Amino acid sequence: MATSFLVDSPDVKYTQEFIEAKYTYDTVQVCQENGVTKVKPTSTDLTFRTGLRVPKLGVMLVGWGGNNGTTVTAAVLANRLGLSWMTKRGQKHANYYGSLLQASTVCLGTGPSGDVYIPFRDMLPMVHPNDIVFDGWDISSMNLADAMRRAEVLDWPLQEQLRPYMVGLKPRPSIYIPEFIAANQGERADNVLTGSKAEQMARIRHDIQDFKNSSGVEKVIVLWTANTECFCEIHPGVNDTASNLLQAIEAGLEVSPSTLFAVASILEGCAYINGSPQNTFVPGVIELAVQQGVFIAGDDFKSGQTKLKSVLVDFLISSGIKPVSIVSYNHLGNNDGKNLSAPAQFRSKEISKSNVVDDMVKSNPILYGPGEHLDHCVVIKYVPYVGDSKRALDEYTSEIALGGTNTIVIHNMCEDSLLAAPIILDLIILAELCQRIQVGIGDAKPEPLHSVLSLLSFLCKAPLVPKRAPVVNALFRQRAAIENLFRACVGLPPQNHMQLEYKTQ
Ligand code: NAI
Ligand code: DG6
Repeated sequence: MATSFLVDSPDVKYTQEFIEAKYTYDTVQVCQENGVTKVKPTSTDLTFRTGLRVPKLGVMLVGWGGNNGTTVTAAVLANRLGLSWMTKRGQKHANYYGSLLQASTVCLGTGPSGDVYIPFRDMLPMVHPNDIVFDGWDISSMNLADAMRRAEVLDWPLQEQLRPYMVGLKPRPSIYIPEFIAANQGERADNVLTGSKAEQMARIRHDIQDFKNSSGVEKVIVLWTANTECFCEIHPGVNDTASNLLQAIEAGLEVSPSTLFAVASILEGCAYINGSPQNTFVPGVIELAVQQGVFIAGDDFKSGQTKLKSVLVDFLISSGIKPVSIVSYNHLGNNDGKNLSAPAQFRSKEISKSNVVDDMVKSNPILYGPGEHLDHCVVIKYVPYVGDSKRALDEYTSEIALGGTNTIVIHNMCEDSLLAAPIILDLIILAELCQRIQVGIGDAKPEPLHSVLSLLSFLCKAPLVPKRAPVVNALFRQRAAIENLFRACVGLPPQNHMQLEYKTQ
């Protein structure tokens, strides 16, 4: 059986190729008429069709030799090989903790002995991370075994077991334009392409084709986990439309490496995910993705401090408490921290980390007047000694009843790349699954989802959404969006948590 459960409903049909579900999408429209707020419940009949065949998936990482790139590759190998290793705290076993899909559950419904939970990954047929084949690029030529050692993330006995499997993995040469990342990265750039921008982009397209042909994977997804770049300006005539961007690349005008990767990937029909904060997705890229019907998603993995912030501020504001100041310090000593010690790259991260509370503030006009913002300060310092074990110190100050003040202080210590690796896997697996989901209004032919995959917001600090779509940062709203869309795909109503069966006589 292709699915882990069967839905017993006249609205749900299973074939060899897909599950088709008739679904009623209930929303509420609000408008103002002659000073009166009118609220209209609206129902739309939809058909969801989800392909059941899970492809052999290849993933190409830009920045494969970095801390995240080596850690995610090692994590998949360690799980695939079922590795265990000794530490001073006893034996550890490979797992996928930190992955929404692999290590969290959803409530399917209620059974004779209460709620029935299943792994999130069993809601629909999905790629298993153990089956993903990796390849990628890096401006550093180091093989993945040595790069894993350079990263100083994994316990040594685990590295020793993984080394034979990683030493033969070598990143492909990449596009390096020094101005986009910190000058302190120059010393590791010994694996770089030459030629015009158009030639380098053609080489990336050729690499994608080569990987597909040589590895036998059926589908490729490209994910940027390379250094944070500076923001680039949006120039009319250069990167504002798809055709201007393609011409700008031909003419050798200013286009960032990450944008060149995004364009190459889109032209190869491969979904492209941006794990860093910079504005890779200039308007020209977004238009190109829509024209080509290719998925893009980003920006910036939401792993630690920001993830907690998107829960904590939601909790405060939705409880009627008014956060007025958030001060977030970070210090870390990995190569990401070194790159972020340069002002322009720090600025990209500062923007991404700072906008995360805006939607929650806007949602509560009782606490915040028009245009009112809270003080939000983000500091990042490079302290080499702490390596990948990032320290995040946060102070949240809120106004409470009758002039009172509530101050919450958080000190979080965590290996950054061990948080990011499972998020990378979730992003990839969700993006692949979304390529198999189609939706139609009524009996109209189901169509693919919008090219800008806002469904992946849960995993991103600065979610990219389609034009005019609201940005949602609150973590559990983001999670509910994924869960409820999956439920819709199998003809189940959204999880509403009303539990009326226990609340009525
Ligand atoms: P890292 O510095 O260890 O790895 C980045 C890799 O990219 C390096 O090996 C570098 O040589 C390579 N690189 C730089 N420019 C390149 C290019 N043009 N083409 C190919 N390779 C290139 O950094 P880490 O820790 O792996 O993080 C990667 C990115 O993910 C950073 O932008 C970071 O800000 C972002 N990120 C990391 C999170 C985490 O929790 N680890 C969370 C959110 C975002
Ligand atoms: C310092 O904050 C370095 C950054 O790269 C972060 O570690 C990374 O973006 C994770 O950020 P957060 O806010 O999700 O913990």
